[in-house]
Amino acid sequence: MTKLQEINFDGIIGPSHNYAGLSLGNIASSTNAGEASYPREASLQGIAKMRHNIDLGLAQGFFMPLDRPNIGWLDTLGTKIKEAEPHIRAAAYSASSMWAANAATISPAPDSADGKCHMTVANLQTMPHRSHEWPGTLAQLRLAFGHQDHFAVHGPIPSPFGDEGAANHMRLCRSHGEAGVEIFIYGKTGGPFPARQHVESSKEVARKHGLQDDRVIFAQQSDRAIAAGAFHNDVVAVANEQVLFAHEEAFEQREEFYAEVGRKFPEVEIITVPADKVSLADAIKSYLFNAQLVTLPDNGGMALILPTEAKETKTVWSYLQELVAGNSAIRKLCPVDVRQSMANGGGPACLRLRVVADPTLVDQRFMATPSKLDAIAGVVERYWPQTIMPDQLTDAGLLVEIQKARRALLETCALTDLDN
Ligand code: SUG
Repeated sequence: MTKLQEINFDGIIGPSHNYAGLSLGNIASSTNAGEASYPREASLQGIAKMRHNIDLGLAQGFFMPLDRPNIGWLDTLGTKIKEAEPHIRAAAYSASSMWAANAATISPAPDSADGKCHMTVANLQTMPHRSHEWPGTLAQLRLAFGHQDHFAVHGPIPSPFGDEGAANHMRLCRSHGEAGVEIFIYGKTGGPFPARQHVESSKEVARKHGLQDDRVIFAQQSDRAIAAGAFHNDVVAVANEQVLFAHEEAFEQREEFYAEVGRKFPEVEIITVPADKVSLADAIKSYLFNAQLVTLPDNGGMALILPTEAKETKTVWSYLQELVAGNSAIRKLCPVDVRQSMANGGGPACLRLRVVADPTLVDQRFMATPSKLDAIAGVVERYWPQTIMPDQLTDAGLLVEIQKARRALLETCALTDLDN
């Protein structure tokens, strides 16, 4: 008998973390382009978030940073790190795999026809710097979830359909281990910014995962939200068990969508944040919805693991105070400092991939414990660069330092086979 549980796998923030302004439509990425980054501090912030969640009693795992700069990818483009055009060089260096919510889409075992947990690695094809993540991510998923009686790991959706993984996917269920209704949110092209999730991809993922039609919903993200900087659905909505927590302007046809949710999952508790209390701009600036909405053990209700920016945004914090004082399922607010990631548009929820599975079936090297996190933090403190300016990416010394740092981490976690 397997014991299903939600496990959050965080992407460890890699040693090449920098601000290159690579993501059109992601306001933080554009605003901070060219700033100095602090990879060591960034990574320690991510580790502190994992520690915090373990302390709450939640199951925690992690993924290794990918090998950057991606020399093989530059090779396929017929160039080398020194000669590459600056934006291509920056794309090769990007530490963007830290945002594990974009690693894959996950359908837990109770939802699928064959009773396996299905995962499809995201192709991330819209943004050049993210388009070369999937082979490294796929290798990691195949290793972590290699138990083929329980997991089915699928390759990427083929071009030209964009797929950005779990950031555009929500699941409603009575409890994580029971069958749920899966919601796929897609965008339509035509606005000022790219719509990264295409409906064709969402449908293909649902088919490959063996989901039943009456337990799947496809809904369009509002054009307005994308134009305001919500480049993924998880910037304006989040779900956990029976709760859907969303901004009033998150979805294109809100009433129709809510009606379908109510039909397919009558137990749903929808919490809509009205635009006259929290504007779309404040929601996006504060990353209110990029919180991890989690169920606390021992009937502790639900908690929102929020970025500290949510506390600093007046409208957002007063809304949240009201929310937890009321009688919704959300009882606790936990601000965490992930500012280095936030400055590239990645909040607490972006940094993690939720997998409902029996933790004992996962390759234990990917499961976090306090002492393992201490060891990882030790490697980060010793090897991660303290700071990187984007114009330093031509520096051969930095390249060697970054490669050495990642290698030290793989060795500490006994995961050197990832590079074989
Ligand atoms: O894809 N930022 C990421 C942020 C991803 C956030 N993930 C979720 N919402 N789930 C992106 O836009 C910026 C990189 C740079 O500009 O250097 C970046 O890739």
